[in-house]
Amino acid sequence: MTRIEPGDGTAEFRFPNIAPPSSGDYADQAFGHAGIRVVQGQLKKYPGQSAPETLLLDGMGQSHQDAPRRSAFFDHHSGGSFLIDLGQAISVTKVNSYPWHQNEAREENRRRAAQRFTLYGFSGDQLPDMTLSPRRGGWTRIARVNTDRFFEVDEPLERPAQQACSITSAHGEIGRFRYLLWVVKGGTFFSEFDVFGSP
Ligand SMILES: [Ca+2]
Repeated sequence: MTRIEPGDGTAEFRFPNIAPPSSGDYADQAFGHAGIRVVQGQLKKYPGQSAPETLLLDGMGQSHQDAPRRSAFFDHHSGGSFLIDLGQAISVTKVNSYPWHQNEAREENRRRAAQRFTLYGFSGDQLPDMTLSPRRGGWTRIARVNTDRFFEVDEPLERPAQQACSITSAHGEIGRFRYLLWVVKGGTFFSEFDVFGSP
């Protein structure tokens, strides 16, 4: 089940039901269980500005609405993929993601708040051949997310600038996975990925 909600547009990241970015999830850097890296595409790096992908596990959202230094984002045209290694196969119960973007001068420019990604999981210890498509590599497709479609965004101002996506299962466990793969389209300003579960 995928729940998508708009936030209150503050650094508190308040949503109707979904919790704010967490430092208590299994993948958070606070515990040292998990690592994250880019396995396809490249994160955008303006001169003097970049946010490494490790920021996605630091337990915090962005401090303000247009914060590229506090966001991990791919080039809008190329997209890319994030890989989380949980260190061992665990029972994954919830996967949350949090983008925030609204240009300071142009209120309608919030295109980097939209989330378009497919999430995959893999339970084995040996990572599949990453040159293969996820399907051929044996990945399990968990969810497909397109928040613009969900919010029925026809005009830019209809897109919530701050969003949360929360993926869960009606059965409690999404599955047992060691690796999670986000195949991202577009240049979303992601601030945090939270992965909840237990060994
Ligand atoms: Ca976290």
